[in-house]
Amino acid sequence: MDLSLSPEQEDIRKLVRDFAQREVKPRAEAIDHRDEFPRDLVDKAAELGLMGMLVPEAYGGAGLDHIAFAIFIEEVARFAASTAGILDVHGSVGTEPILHFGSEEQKRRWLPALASGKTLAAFALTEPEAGSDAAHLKTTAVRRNGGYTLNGTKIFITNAGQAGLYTLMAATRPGAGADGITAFLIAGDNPGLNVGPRFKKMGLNGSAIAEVHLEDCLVDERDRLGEEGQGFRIAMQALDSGRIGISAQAVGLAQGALDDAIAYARERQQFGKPIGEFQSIQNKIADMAVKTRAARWLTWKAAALCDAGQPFTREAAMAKLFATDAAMEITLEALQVFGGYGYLEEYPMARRVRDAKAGQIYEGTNQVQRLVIARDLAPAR
Ligand code: COS
Repeated sequence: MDLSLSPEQEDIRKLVRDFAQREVKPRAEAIDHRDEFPRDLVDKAAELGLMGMLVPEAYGGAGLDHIAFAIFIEEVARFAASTAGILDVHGSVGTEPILHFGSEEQKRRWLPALASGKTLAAFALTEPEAGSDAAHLKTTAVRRNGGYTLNGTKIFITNAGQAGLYTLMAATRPGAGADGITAFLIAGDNPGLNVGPRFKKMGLNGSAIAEVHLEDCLVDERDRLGEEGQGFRIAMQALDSGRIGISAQAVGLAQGALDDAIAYARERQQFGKPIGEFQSIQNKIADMAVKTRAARWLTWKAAALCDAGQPFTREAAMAKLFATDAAMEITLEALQVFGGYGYLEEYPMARRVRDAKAGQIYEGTNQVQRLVIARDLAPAR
């Protein structure tokens, strides 16, 4: 299998690496410390045409593939995982369901605005009582003349309050499990959709994550995405691709931690020589490098299958599981290389550890990824 990048993917890497170095790196610490939503970085990404990477050119996007998207998310996450998360949710689970399941009218209405970055997207599946068991939603969508009335609460919604579009799942047949769920496209200014205060989190500062309340939220028939009862499968398919983005975010966290650890090991002197000349540090760096590369290749493999139109549910789960576990381990190890300095907030090591933890939890916990992998390998009869 050829793991080299195409000339187009190389060009994208150059572009996004430059964007991340020039724009994201200098802002990363302030975004974290002030828990500040990086609207300026979203706008700059939009200027470079990066908000619609996966959207076809006919709808105003760049028409690029999932490997290019993974490279984009990785490069941003090397410096600021929270900004990478915002861009990932927008471009992946926020936008892709319309690409795959939207009517022509829905595509024309939403995709150009999403691709230009004028509208930011969010994905609303999880509820206070329906996390891993995503088929048992309590939010209801009751039919009324010309549309639906939605009531319920969504939780842990990335880009909540910033998004102009929520791709949201609700039960049209409560109690019917996966078959009773329907997807809707809800505008951020719908008066029946209200966003709670941003959660104060352990990490991913800057990323707006909050509850979304639906109170007699009126949604037109034309804003239903796909058919009634198709919503769970739409959400699962979106998450398959979304997990490639989360893997890429984890690869970026790991690569950033590794880069800093190598630079520090070269420069920090103890016992009369750079600490990088001690085998205990060399072992750490070698292990970190191997795991980072393995995580990237798993991510690209899942992305390549997705781009080839082949099944990739298992590969995306494998990539997400491995990459996010690796990022947790690698960010901790890199912090250890920095010793006492790693523990200080003025260095990026502590932030990376705090940010890495989220990857093992969101877009399906790593326990759910194992379940997805095992079921795919040995389906129940
Ligand atoms: N793509 C398309 N369809 C899928 C699918 C996928 N990846 N995964 C499942 N489906 C389909 C199944 O084929 C099944 O349809 P059929 O009955 O027609 O075959 C239907 O959806 C129900 O699937 P399943 O029985 O596997 O559903 P479960 O309730 O057992 O749930 C898990 C499966 C646990 C994998 C799912 O609920 C899940 O991913 N949970 C985590 C949710 C998550 O990631 N949340 C984070 C949200 S972002 S903050």
